[in-house]
Amino acid sequence: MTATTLTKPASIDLAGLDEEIRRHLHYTLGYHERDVSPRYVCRATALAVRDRLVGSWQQTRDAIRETDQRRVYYLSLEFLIGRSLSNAIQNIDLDGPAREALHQYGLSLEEVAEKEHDAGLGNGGLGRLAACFLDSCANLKLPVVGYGIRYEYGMFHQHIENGRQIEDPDHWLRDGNPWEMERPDEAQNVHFYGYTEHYRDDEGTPRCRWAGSHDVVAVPYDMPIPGYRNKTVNTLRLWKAAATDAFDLEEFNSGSYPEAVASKNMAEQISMVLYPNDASENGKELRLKQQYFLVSASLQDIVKDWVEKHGDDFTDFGKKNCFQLNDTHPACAVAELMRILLDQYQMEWQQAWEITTQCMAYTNHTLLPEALERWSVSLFSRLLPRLLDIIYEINHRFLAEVSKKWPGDVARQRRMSLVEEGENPHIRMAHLAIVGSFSVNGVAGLHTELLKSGLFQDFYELWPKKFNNKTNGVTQRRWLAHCNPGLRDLLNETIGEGWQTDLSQIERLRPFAEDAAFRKRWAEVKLQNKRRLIEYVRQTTGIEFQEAALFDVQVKRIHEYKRQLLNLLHVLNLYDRIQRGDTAGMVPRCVLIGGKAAPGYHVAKMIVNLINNVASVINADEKANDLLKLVFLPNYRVSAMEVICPATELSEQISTAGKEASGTGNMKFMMNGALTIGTLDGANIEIREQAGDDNFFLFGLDAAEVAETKKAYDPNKIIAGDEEIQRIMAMIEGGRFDAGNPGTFNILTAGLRNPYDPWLTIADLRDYIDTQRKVDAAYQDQEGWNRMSILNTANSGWFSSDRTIQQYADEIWQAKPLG
Ligand code: B1H
Repeated sequence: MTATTLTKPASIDLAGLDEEIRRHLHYTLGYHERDVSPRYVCRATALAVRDRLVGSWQQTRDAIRETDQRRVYYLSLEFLIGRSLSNAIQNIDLDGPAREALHQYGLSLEEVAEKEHDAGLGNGGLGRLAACFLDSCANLKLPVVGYGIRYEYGMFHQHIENGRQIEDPDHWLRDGNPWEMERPDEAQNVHFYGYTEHYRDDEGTPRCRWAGSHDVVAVPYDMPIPGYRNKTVNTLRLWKAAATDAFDLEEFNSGSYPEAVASKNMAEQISMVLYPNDASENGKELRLKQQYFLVSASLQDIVKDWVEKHGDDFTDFGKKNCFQLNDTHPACAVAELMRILLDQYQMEWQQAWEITTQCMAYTNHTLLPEALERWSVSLFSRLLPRLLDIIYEINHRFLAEVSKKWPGDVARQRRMSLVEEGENPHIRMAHLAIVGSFSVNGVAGLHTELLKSGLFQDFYELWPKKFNNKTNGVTQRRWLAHCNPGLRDLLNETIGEGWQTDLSQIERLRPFAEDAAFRKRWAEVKLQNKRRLIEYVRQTTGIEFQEAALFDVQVKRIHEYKRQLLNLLHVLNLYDRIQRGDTAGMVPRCVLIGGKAAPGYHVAKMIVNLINNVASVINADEKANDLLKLVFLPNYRVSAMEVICPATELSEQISTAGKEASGTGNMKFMMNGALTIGTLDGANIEIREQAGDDNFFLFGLDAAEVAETKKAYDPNKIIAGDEEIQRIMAMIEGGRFDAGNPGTFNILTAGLRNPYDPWLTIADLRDYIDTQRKVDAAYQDQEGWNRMSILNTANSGWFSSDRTIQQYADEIWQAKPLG
């Protein structure tokens, strides 16, 4: 195709958004105007908005294709995008026209926008981080492409029945996805199973190839990622699995048509569903298939592009490309790039390895041992035989390097090996990622220090320069400007609009903390946001929150280390005090807890159950309700957080120190003016540094004290020595929340009382309760509280993902913005 033979299509009339919406309703979707529902108007609006992205999208794609600068690929099994319509409208500055157009249907933009299904292609922080990063890359005009999987079913929907979590499938594509563009002409073939074949090439050199494989087709679907008013539209490319025609044909010809169709299903299963195990691995074959499917399709796509431009000259490949691995989930990329270079382009090992280690970079997101990925060698050799050969060779050469540096240190070799030996040997994916990458980063200061001194200490001693920190961030465009329009307008009026693309400017807000008139306006915005949340809570749970109460919120995945139980124990302490009449100094509170438990994580599901049962008892007790309400908010997700974080006054960040790698919800709350009650864990430490010690409620053991306490921990002694804590335990253990099934929560209370409880909940409880009393005292002084609230927002500049991405670009990627 030459450009000269093509003329551009007559450009659609972009003047009248209302006309374009009408056209899509009528011609694209086939609806008559008189029977349109908000859902169809939503789709038509999305299509009309997408049309306006297409031109810049193509230009950005061309610019990336033509640039001589380094390109970056963000490989991730998760992209937790949420909704896209309002975000796109905001970013291309269409708010006014969109509102006007929708007004003609008697609809507000908000009513239409909330009809969009969340794209829930992620579990929690790790997936949402990927989405914030793409937004920031587009904002900074960086040549970055996201690569992921187009799961047919995203994160499950959660509802509560008799206090317990029930999961429902999330068929988010059922009404179609107006944002995606299918690109069947760019499909790739991915190998599975088969064996390694040794042969000699024409020159007689011994070579290897992957033979006898069962192939699956990867079909790309592209989603636009619009930058903020900068004509940049980047791409998120998601792969869908399909059967190969060849595979079908074999069976078809042998007369077994149904079997041929069945094999199609086997292939399509690969992209069917997101695994819902946040921070815990489960070793399922299908999951490894997903990982390799993403990695192989993406690398082939990128290499094909390279070869089209450079032929098989890979000299500069490593300099001009960079792969950021979002945790170890795509760590197969190290071996897959080696395979492509060795087997397909006949490269020598040494050169292939230099290229590979020049372009791979790995981000670690967790220290939890149960989340570290290991794949059994027997599964690996069956599913990805050629990759396993390559991993063994990488390991062989790597261990030679280790023994050169530490001769005779067999224990160290065993610790560092990519293969965990034993009866049932496993591949350690983190070791593969570290050995194959030029950069290894943690996601908050403390987390990176703990990686260097603990989990990856041996590797740090070998390659200290590989290790670096990139403290997480969130995009202020979604997590402040879009979700908190009241505050956005107040900020724009007070300090200008520059903060939307440069959050460091938000520090200009600091002096206004001392301005009583401004504090009043600040409080009014918060009140409006609280009313919005009150409505949301009423609609989803039937419970009435009071606007005068302190809104105390903990929303995140349910996990023992995040200690939702600690929060609940405090709520029980408040309830107990109310019943005893010990309410001096107590501030009315509405406590909101939300989050999903992994379906196979029994203890987490029990925690959800207990929270719900306690909520039922408290909310039914009218005598308590002026002072205390507790809600478990079902189906916590991105779009729920957009209503929750602007209304939150107290942000609960109470994980056991050393366990939460970073946290990102903590940053969203801070930006929106919540005060944090938290431990010295993850990014909380940096939040406190930025906010100032006086504007943060610190409690609990730090990471060093956690390690020390574990040596001689006696929770039963603490309980016995503290009357209030004793009473809290007695409430649960006495069966008040059992709903007629004695012993239901024994597993939880036994955990709290266990001297080996890794989460040390009882160790931190007294300090937590006392610190919550300080929160109450601070809230009594509303002027003081609002002052602290303003200072939290004013000091949140560091937590923009624009800052994080600028650091990735400068310090890891060496990537420059497109001209
Ligand atoms: C985080 C995960 C994670 N860390 C395994 N690890 C998964 C691990 O499906 N899996 O197998 C899914 C997710 N997620 C989170 O990453 C950390 O817990 C947070 O502290 C951190 O803020 C976030 C982003 O860095």
